[in-house]
Formats: sequence, C-alpha cells, structure tokens
Amino acid sequence: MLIRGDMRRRQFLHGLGAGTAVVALGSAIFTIACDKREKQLRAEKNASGKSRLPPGQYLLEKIRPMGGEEGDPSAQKLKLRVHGEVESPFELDFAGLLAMPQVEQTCDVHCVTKWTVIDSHWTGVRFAELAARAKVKPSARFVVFEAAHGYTSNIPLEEAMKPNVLVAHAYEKKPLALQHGAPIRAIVPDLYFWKSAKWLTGIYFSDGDRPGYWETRGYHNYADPWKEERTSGL
Ligand SMILES: Nc1nc2c(c(=O)[nH]1)N[C@H]1C(S)=C(S)[C@@H](COP(=O)(O)O)O[C@H]1N2
Ligand SMILES: [Mo]
Repeated sequence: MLIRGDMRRRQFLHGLGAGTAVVALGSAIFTIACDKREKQLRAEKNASGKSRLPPGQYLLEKIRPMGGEEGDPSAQKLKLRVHGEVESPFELDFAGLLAMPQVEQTCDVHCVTKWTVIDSHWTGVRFAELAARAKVKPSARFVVFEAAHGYTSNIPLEEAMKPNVLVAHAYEKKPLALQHGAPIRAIVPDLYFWKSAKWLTGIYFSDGDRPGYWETRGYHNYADPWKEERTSGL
C-alpha cells in the first residue's frame, strides 16, 4: 500500500532483498507511486466538494496511535454523560448506546501532524441523535467533548450536528482498541483529528466557547484542515 516513511515502507524495501541498486530503484518507484496517488487525491473531491487530500497532508493506510492519557476501556463500566444547555440531560451506558440507531460510516481523517487516512470505517451513533434525545436548548452554541483525565475538545454546535459526526465504538468493524479510545470516542471527520476525543466520558452543550486541551496550548480553535488551521498563530 501507499505509505510513506513508516514501517510498511521498510518492510517493502526489505522484501526486495537483493542489493543496494534494487533497493534504491524500489524506493524510487515507491515514492513515484505515492506521489501519483497523492496527486490524484488532491484532484478528487469529497462529498462537500473539497479536495480528498487537504493541503500539506500525506497518506497513511491506517490511523496511527497518537497517544494521550488512556481511560478505562471497559464497555461495562461506561457512563456517557450528556449535559449542559439541554432540557433532558441523561447518562448512557454501553448497552444504551448500542440500542440507539447505528450508522456505519466511511470517511477520511486528517491529523495535524500531517497524515491523512482515506476511507476509514467507523460504527457508532450520530451526534445529532444524542443531541435530539437531550433536547438541546436554543442557548447552546458550542459542544465540548469530555474525556478521561480532563482532556477536552470544543467545536461549534452546528459543526457537531453534521451527519458525519459520530460517537464511535468500532473502527474497521472491530471494537475500538484501547490506544484509539476504547470503549468510545468522538469522530469529527471535517476537522483535525485532535477534536475527535478518545475515551469519551461526556458531551457538554455550552452557551459560550470553551477552548479545550490543545486549543489552550497553541492549537487553532476551529481546526479546518482545508484552511490549514493548525496553530492559533499566537
Ligand atoms: N482523550 C484524548 N483524546 C484524544 C487525544 C488525547 O490526547 N486524549 N489526542 C487527540 C489527537 S492530538 C489526535 S491526533 C487523535 C489521535 O487518535 P488516534 O490515536 O486514534 O490516531 O486523538 C485525539 N483525541
Ligand atoms: Mo494530534
């Protein structure tokens, strides 16, 4: 597959085995193949009419574990708190989440460290379903994803209501791995991946904006990959 500069590339080159010249040739062909695929994806448009590969991004085959302070991966113990500017706050356990309408979604994700995964697959519940159940008040303008050990990320409510924003419990048809946020995480495909909080414990509807963990550490408050909103510029 077309992965640049990581394990698979080394395996690919190792697989060629015989001699430096062959390895150099293999490497050159590999780089050309990557460049070609990336060029195609830059020309291709997604459902919102934006380039499949946002500016400054390169391709990875699978999402890369980016760390963070892990929460409790136990599905049995999960309690997702939905609260804030809502008429009907509630807590949801894992069975309760599975009892809600499930969606299987294919989408691209873009990490601020410049990797993009095209066509990743997620299973979960639409954020909008949870919002409807909580009966969001007109005063709510922003959403804060709350995660284990105080990690948070903030997005505007209208962004959160897009149909591709999920609370996901499976990646590539398998339960989320611990390093990717087990048992549940947010998925916000249209913003840099740090907004997609892993080990999700709460969804807070807020009347005012509340910059989150990375947003208070120099990263951009909005994080649009097509505008390269990586840092706040402060
Ligand atoms: N709870 C929590 N969620 C988090 C993070 C974190 O440190 N803690 N890191 C974010 C960042 S910076 C990225 S790029 C993605 C990485 O997700 P992945 O490790 O599944 O690739 O998770 C985001 N969600
Ligand atoms: Mo990140």
